[in-house]
Amino acid sequence: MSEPKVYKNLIGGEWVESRSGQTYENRNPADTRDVIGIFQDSNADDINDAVEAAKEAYKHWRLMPAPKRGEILFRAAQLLQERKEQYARDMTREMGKVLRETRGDVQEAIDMGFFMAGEGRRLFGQTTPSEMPNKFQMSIRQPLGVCGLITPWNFPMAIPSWKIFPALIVGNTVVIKPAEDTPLSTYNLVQCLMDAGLPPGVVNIVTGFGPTAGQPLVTHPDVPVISFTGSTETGKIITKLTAEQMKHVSLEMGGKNPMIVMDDADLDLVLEGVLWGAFGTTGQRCTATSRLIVHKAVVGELTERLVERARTIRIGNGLDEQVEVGPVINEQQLETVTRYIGVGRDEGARLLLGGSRAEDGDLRYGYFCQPTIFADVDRTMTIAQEEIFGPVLSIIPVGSLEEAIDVANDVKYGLSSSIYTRDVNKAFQAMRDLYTGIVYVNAPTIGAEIHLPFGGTKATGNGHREGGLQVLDFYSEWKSIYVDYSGRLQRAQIDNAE
Ligand code: UN1
Repeated sequence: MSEPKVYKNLIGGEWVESRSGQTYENRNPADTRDVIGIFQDSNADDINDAVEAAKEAYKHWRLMPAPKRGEILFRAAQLLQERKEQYARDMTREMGKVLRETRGDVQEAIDMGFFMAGEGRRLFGQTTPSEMPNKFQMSIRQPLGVCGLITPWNFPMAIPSWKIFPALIVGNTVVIKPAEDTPLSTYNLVQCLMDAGLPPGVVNIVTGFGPTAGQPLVTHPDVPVISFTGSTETGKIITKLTAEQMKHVSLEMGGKNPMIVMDDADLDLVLEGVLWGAFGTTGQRCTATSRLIVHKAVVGELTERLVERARTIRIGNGLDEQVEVGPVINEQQLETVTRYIGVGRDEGARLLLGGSRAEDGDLRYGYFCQPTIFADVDRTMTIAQEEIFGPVLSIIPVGSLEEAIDVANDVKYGLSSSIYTRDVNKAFQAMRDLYTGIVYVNAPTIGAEIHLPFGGTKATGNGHREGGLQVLDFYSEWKSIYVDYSGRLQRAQIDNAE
């Protein structure tokens, strides 16, 4: 095997080594003999340099007309399209999910690029009549400055694109610290922006770990905006770290997403949906279906069919087109998932399928976990309450729609939910009463499109949304402008009320 490539930080348009002098290896979770590359183990000095470069670049970037910024984003999205297959392969190697899904991940970045490129010619504000004569008023969006972005490994290109593209179109500059497990996909995304003509310093990449590289970014006084996707635990730390400086913080965190199946549902459709929702991406989506809340009248039949089908799922290296489910991301995650499976057993849930690591043949070189299904899960059990982030599904029987919705809402998270029913009245009741940021009808809990708001309620988020036009509200501030052309002092609320 050839020597692995060394990737450097991108600061002010230059590729530079970390001032720490340290690097780390990025390995393939499906086969740890495969080294993807050597990446910089960066520290606060690197963050300082990157923020300095981003501040400098901001002076010019914020003044470039937004349609011009949009043209660069548009070209970047076109380059992503051209390079989609290569980038999907890189992503499967570094992250593990199967090619069909990594192609989807790159596609999500392409979609976001085109969407935000178009916003370069909109970024609409309002004009509205004044209560005074000869006075004009409007509101415009203004950028905030340097945005610090911290992104997860499960959507290693899509999620950086959800943050970078809207930040840029409004006129901000960026320092991104990608997840240590998946930096290459961020490099690939940013490479397209650079090849599309992005000026140096507008986007800077600093790789490394949370405490040493993430934290100095979060607390840097010249970074007024922090966007983070990851665990609720880390989100809370970021909230505390940024409170004193009152930064703008967007947090996108955990989920414990329920799929409700009513007794009138099309069970063939449910079966396909739950397999995709629970075991797609090896269950490692914030939106993954982790609770199957099923009406008692159909729970027996559905469970039997589900176990029978899930038993045949092919796990392995995602580069093999026949494989349906790849590995989990790393050893620690494998330990977390198996620990939860143990807790499920101890608390009395009935293990119907899976339950342990898969290590036949070459699988032993990777972090594979068997698709796992628990039946007779009680709503209060740990596996029904906590986010596992792995291929583990809990089946919870219920007696009515009201009970199903009550169980669905009875967790600390509120990202995504779904209901399968052929009864339009039940569907509308669920759409109204499921307290999540996203609701699906007759589809699983995964598969959000980029032009609708993405985010969740309760411990999933802190009120912001990514995607949609709503994301622009996070990366900009409104400025209301009043222009008085009457040539005299006009006092609002006073002169016109007399
Ligand atoms: C995530 O799970 O972190 O809606 C993001 C979906 C994808 C994005 C998921 N488009 O499932």
